[in-house]
This record gives sequence, structure tokens and C-alpha cells, in this order.
Amino acid sequence: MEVSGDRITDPWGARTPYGRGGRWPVRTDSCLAEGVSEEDVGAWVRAASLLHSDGDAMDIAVRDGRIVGVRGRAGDRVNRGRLEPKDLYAWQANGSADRLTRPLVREAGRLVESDWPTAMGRIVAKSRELIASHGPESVAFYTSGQLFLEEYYTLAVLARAGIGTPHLDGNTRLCTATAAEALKESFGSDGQPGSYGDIDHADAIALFGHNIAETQVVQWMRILDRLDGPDPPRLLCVDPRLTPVARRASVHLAPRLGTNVALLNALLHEVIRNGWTDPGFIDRHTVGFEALRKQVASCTSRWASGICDVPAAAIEEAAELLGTADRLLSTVLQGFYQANQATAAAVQVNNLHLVRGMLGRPGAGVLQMNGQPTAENTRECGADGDLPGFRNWQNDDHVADLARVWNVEPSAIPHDAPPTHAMEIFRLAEQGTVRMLWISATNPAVSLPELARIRSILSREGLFTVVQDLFLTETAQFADVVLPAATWGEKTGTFTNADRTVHLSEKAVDPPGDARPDLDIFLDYAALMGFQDKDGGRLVHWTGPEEAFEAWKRCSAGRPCDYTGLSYEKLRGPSGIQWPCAEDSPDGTDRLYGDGPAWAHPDLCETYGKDLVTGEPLGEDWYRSVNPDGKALIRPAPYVPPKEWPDDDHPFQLTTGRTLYHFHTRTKTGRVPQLVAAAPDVWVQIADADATRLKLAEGDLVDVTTRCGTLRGRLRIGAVRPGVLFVPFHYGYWDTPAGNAPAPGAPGRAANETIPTHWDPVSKQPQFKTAAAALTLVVRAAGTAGPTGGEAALASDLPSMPRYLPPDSGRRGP
Ligand SMILES: Nc1nc2c(c(=O)[nH]1)N[C@H]1C(S)=C(S)[C@@H](COP(=O)(O)OP(=O)(O)OC[C@H]3O[C@@H](n4cnc5c(=O)[nH]c(N)nc54)[C@H](O)[C@@H]3O)O[C@H]1N2
Ligand SMILES: Nc1nc2c(c(=O)[nH]1)N[C@H]1C(S)=C(S)[C@@H](COP(=O)(O)OP(=O)(O)OC[C@H]3O[C@@H](n4cnc5c(=O)[nH]c(N)nc54)[C@H](O)[C@@H]3O)O[C@H]1N2
Ligand SMILES: [Mo]
Repeated sequence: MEVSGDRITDPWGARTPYGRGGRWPVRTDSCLAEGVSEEDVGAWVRAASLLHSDGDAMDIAVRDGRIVGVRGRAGDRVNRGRLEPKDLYAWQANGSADRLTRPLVREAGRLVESDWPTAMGRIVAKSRELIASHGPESVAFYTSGQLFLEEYYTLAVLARAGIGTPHLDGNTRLCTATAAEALKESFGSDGQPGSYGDIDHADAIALFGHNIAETQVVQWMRILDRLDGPDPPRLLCVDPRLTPVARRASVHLAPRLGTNVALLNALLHEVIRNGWTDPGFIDRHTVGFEALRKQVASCTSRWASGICDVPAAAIEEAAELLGTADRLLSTVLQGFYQANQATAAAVQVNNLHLVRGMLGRPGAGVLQMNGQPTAENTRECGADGDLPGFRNWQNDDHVADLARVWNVEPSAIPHDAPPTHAMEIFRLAEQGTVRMLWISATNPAVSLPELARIRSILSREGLFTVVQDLFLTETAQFADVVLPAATWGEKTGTFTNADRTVHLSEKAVDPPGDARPDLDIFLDYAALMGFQDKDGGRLVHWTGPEEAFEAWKRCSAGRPCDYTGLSYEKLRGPSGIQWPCAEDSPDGTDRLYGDGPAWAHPDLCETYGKDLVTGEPLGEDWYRSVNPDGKALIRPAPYVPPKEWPDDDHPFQLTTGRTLYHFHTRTKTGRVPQLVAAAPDVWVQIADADATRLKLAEGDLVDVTTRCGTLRGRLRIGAVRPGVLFVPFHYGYWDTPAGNAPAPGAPGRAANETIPTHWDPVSKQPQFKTAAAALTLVVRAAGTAGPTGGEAALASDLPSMPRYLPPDSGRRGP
């Protein structure tokens, strides 16, 4: 491999420092196959990253019809040429020998190779039979945050107006459901206020439950370059682990798991008490400040200190950082979204920005982050259960408008109940109401909570399962029909990153064997099912990606996510472009809401709001009465302790998450030698103090047991707060002898064997980050069994926890 530097041991590469308000310098990263030089490359084909939500722009190197490498695109606003380790290496997975090349169908209990007419024939026959006998609600779709916009839109149209099922959701439920919900609760509608450009201007950056150094690696390079340049920003990190972000932070708060709302309420208390608010902004642009002031009046730093187990002085120091910043940028991700009180906690970050007037100016913004590369599009297109274009399902005018776009009757679009969320779809499948489940581009047999239960649902007699994937995943092995899909580099489409930047990703090579683009599969299904509009025309009337994009543009017209000013041609220009992009904003829109929220008016909003504790819808009358003029909503919430709390049997708090070197269930990164070597197997991270107390050593083999199940891994000591265990969730079974589940009677390897089924009542996002767990020694390490490869480099000096943690901070109750 020809790579720019050793990007396994030095993932962030060389620094290119710059000062506040300056332009982030270009640095072009590339990786080419062994023996290939730039002169050998036949063509460079435009693409963007599909392994996180940054949308790093790149070109795919092609020689003799094969992908031979990648190079960052210097002119792009997002990455200015940089690529991160996964993107540098993971293109190799496209060429894996075990890609699915033919459809598979189940015969006498076994999956056997088949052809497209047979596989689609079975799906269509089953759909028709079920719709006729049990109604459209017997069919459900569980999709992804990793397909293209054109694919989600097509799926949303066919599921909603074609079949008429309310059961359509994405794995974005596990990922960005809380981001969307928090934006809706505060601003009336989904839509990211901030911009990555804010990193260039901020004088304070706060990361809430977000290990950006490992999960949006290129934007961390940007922050590192600011930190090493003149006039660096101050950094706040809120994370129970000593992540690479925490190591560079001016203030690191490491709260007990599940106590984010208590911490934020204390920070808001301090900001208000010290008069760090912006009364003019509050007056002009918000409603609800008085209620917030009352809610946090008693939430002193001392009070929060008792709950979060963070010293009061540290909370005050953090509040000062947030309260005195001139341009504050905050980001929020899974340490909030997958934890206790997800939406309530994320909304408090919005509140912080609203009371400080930190919105819509360079450097002053909120990024309620996305995780998956195309999660934004799942949401915009309504493949997450909501209606396309951020339309409000409770507003008849919005439904009628959508019906006009699709040329169907409003009654053809299910809208009399809230969208069915993914966890509910699986419950309906368990109960037998959902009888056909079509899963595209997600691997729930590893990524959902309580895996034993998920496996039993997927293997139910009465459930017909379709799985559309690149590989025979843990999930695909349970399917009745497996459809081989083309992916990144093998198909054309657009997608939108976490700061609303739209990129075009084009086909560079042919997919393997008979594999087909997901769009073609959905189009084929729509045609075979004969879905019609109200005049008998074809409901899904487009035949390829560009036509699908044009159809979506019409659906987005006049909506917050207006795409009408974009085209494939325009997206072939030097850089991705941020929506909204319409006639009056041909170059896109950097930031939203500089003049207050634009989509919060009762007639325009996407939601009328929910109770932040119970999740109960508050209703149109409530919304009209509190927010008649469509201002931003300051929504207070009390702290509520997590459902799971340590006790004598389960003395630890267990949390799960990511490593820099792998993507999710490793279907791609687990097939790339450099990344496998960097992080070969699951581990269990424990605090120094706990390891010493329990006489455990680095590399010891341990079992982690919760009320739900057990996993086994090697111990890694340090860099996490006492009382907490951390396990990466990437490791499933496809590369173990058992194939799709733990060997009978054996403990699992997947984190989700141990994660119980709880979700946030507001966003319905599962809580992957708060379980009570026990730890037991299985076998002592033989010799040195510490981390190897890149993980060893990242963990090189795993120190014990930071100055702010008292040594006895293990197990006290809330
Ligand atoms: N390398 C890599 N990058 C990725 C991905 C990947 O799989 N690998 N996946 C992408 C996707 S889909 C997503 S969603 C993002 C996720 O990106 P992140 O949210 O940054 O990643 P996580 O590791 O899930 O969680 C972030 C942090 O939350 C902390 N945390 C856990 N519990 C709590 C808590 O109760 N309170 C607080 N304050 N913090 C807590 C953890 O210690 C962890 O460091 O990453 C994206 N980027
Ligand atoms: N314990 C725990 N569990 C978690 C999390 C956690 O932090 N802790 N995080 C959650 C989050 S944020 C997320 S996003 C989920 C991710 O969970 P999943 O979505 O289940 O994870 P992936 O491995 O990304 O699965 C994507 C699948 O799509 C396939 N695929 C890739 N590209 C294409 C394509 O173009 N077409 C088709 N048809 N298939 C394709 C891949 O081979 C893979 O099988 O996991 C969630 N689960
Ligand atoms: Mo995610």
C-alpha cells in the first residue's frame, strides 16, 4: 500500500495549524494498492465517504475495471483533501471474495443460490398474499443510514403510498433519532443549525458524549489544527472515558453514566446565575425561558456533583468556559443519544445555545450530530417513519401537500398514528402481526439490543424475512430471501452529511456477479407490484438515480431541506453543497436560524412537541398556545435517574461504543487486513482503581454479565472512570466458527448480548450506553496480552482517570 504516512499508528496525520477565522489549509491524503502509482490510474471517479457522517470528499482510483485506491478531494469544503484510516483502507472490502453475487432463497431450511426472477417472484408473491389476507400492516421495512437519497425516497414512496404500511423505519432509530427529535423539540423542525465551518471561528468547542477523534476523524484533525494554531479555542469534553478528545480538553467532565441531564441543568443554572445569557436574543427568538429558569433554579453545581460524581468546581469551570465564550460551537452524539434521557439531554444543549444567543453566526452553532453517512437522507426522505420533506403527519395540509406531489389521495398515506419505530416493528414481528420484514443495509442480529431475542424473532416460523446486503451477515443467515446489493463505488447516488452538505457519489466499477444497486431492486419491486397513482399512472415513475433525484427535488421544494437548486451537474463541481439550496440560495446555506428559527410556526412545524419525560405528544393546541409566532422553544426537563443502576449483583455501569479502526458490525472493515490487525478482537475496558481492587491484570479474560446476557473479552486497563466498563460493539460472529450466534452455551462476543431493551420515551432511540453489569475473571492473561496494532498505539499510555475524579467514585446511587 502507498499511503500518506503510517495512518494506523498516526491516524490524524501531520498538523496544518491555522488561526481563528482563517482558512483550513489543504492536505491531500491518498492510498493506492501495492505497486500502483498515480500515473497507473486509469480514471479518478467522484465519491464521498460512506463510513461516518462527515461526507469526506474523495476520488476513487480505477484501473482495469477495479478499484485500486482513493484520494481526498482538496477542493471540498468538508475535508480539504484529508481522509481518515477507514476511508484510506476500506475500499479493499469491495473486492472481497465472499461478496454476495447471486440472490439466495431458502429451500428445505437451507439458503441456496438462485436468480433475480425467482427471488423477486417470491417477495412479490408473499407481499401480494399478505396484503390481501392480512392488510398492508403485515408488511414492514427496516432500512438504513447507509443507502443513497434516491434509494430512501423510492422506498418511502413505495412503502407509504404503494403498500400503505405505517411500518417503515431506519436503523437511524439507533443512531440519529435523538438528533432529529431534539432539533424538532427546539426548532419545530429537523435541520442542522450549525456548519463544520464553525470550527474555524469558534473560541470554545464543547463535545457532549462525542468521541469525535475516533468517529469523525477528519473534523478532529480540523480541531487539532485549530488547537495547534494561533488563538486556539478552549475545549470542553463530557465523557466518562479519557478519550483522545478528553486528553486535549481544557476541561474534562467524566460523569456517571446516565446523568447527562443533571449535569446540563447545573451548567444552565450557572450560566443563568452568572448573567451569561443574551436577554435580547431570548426575547426576540425564543419562548420558555422562565420555565427553564425555574427548572434549574435548584440545580446547583453541588447538587449535580452528588449525582454525576463530578466535583462542583469542575462543573463551575465548565460553565465559565461555556458562559464566557464569544463564539461557542457544541456537538452532541451517542454519549447523549444512546444514554438515559436522550432527548431531554440533547435539548438542554440547544437550550444552552438559545439562552446564550449562540446560533447562526460563524463559530456560534449547534451540531446535533449524525453518525451514519446518509442518516440525514433517511430522515429527509421519510424512510425513518416521518413524512418526506420534514412534513408534519399531524397536519392535514402537510399530508395533502405530499399527496399532491405523489398524485395520490391523502388517505393513501398512513398518518393516523405516530410512525412505528424500529423496536416496535421487531415487537410486532415477535407477536406475529408483522409477517414480512424487508431489511436493507443494516445488520440487526448484531446491532440491536438483546440479541438472543432478536435472533429468535428473525428465526420465527411465521415471519418472511428479506435481507438486502453485500455479505451473508449474521442477519442474512436468518433470511428467507437474500438479495445481493451493489454498494459505494458500484452505483450512483447522492447523500448528505451531518452539516447538510450534499455530495454525488458515482459508479466507478461494476458490482460483482449479479449484484444490483439498491435503487434498481426497489424500482423492480415497485414495477412488479404495479403500484399506481390516483390516475392509474406509475406511482414510482423514475428509472434511474438522476430521475429519482429530480423527483425528490419536487418533493423537497419549499421545504426546510429544499434541494431544488441542486443537480447532478452542479454536484460535479469542486465541492459538496449545503441544503437548503434553491433559486434564492444557489450556493447553498452555511448556517440556519441566524434570524431565529424559520420552521417553528404552528402551520409549518414538523411536530407539535412531546413531553420530555414521558414522550407523550403535547398536541396542536398546546403548541399553538405556547408558540403562536414560531419562535425557538426553550424546553426544560428534570433529571430522572436511569432505569438500570448498579447493585450488589451488578456493581458496574456498562457502556458500549466505537474504536477508530472499525465500522459497526465490521462487514467492511473486518475484511481489511490493516484494520483487522489494528483492532483484532473485542475487549473490556476497566479503570485502574477497579482492576487493582479486583486484582485483575491487562489481558485477563473476563465475562461481563447483565440481566440480559454475557459476553467474553480481554481486559484493558485505564482511561475510564471507576465503576464503568466500556466494550466496543463491533464484534459479532460472521468471522467465528459459529457464524451467526455464540456457540451453544458459550458467552457471546457481541456487546449487544448484554444490552437490555430500553429506549428513550421521546425519540424511541435504544439505550446502548447504560446497563448494570457484573465482571468475573475467566482466565488470567498468559504473558503480555495487551492491545496490538493501532489500538496499541492509541492506548499507548492509557493513564488513570483525570484530576477531577475522586478515587472512591464507584458505586454510589443517584
Ligand atoms: N471509527 C468509527 N467511526 C464512526 C462509526 C464507527 O462505527 N467507527 N460509526 C459512525 C456512527 S453510525 C455513529 S452514530 C458515530 C458515533 O460516534 P460517537 O458518539 O462519538 O461514538 P460512541 O463511541 O458510540 O460514543 C461516544 C462516547 O460516549 C461516551 N459515553 C458513554 N456513555 C455516556 C454517558 O452516559 N454520558 C456521556 N456524556 N458520555 C457517554 C463514551 O465513553 C464514548 O466515548 O460514529 C460514526 N463514526
Ligand atoms: N451496543 C451498541 N449497539 C449499537 C451501537 C452502540 O454504540 N452500541 N450503535 C448503534 C448505531 S449508532 C448504529 S448506526 C448501528 C449500526 O448498525 P448496523 O446498521 O446494523 O451496522 P452495519 O455493520 O453498518 O450494517 C450495515 C449493513 O449494510 C451492508 N451494506 C453496506 N453498504 C450497503 C449498500 O450499499 N447496500 C446494501 N444493501 N447493504 C449495504 C453492510 O454489509 C452491513 O451488513 O448500531 C447500533 N448499535
Ligand atoms: Mo450510528
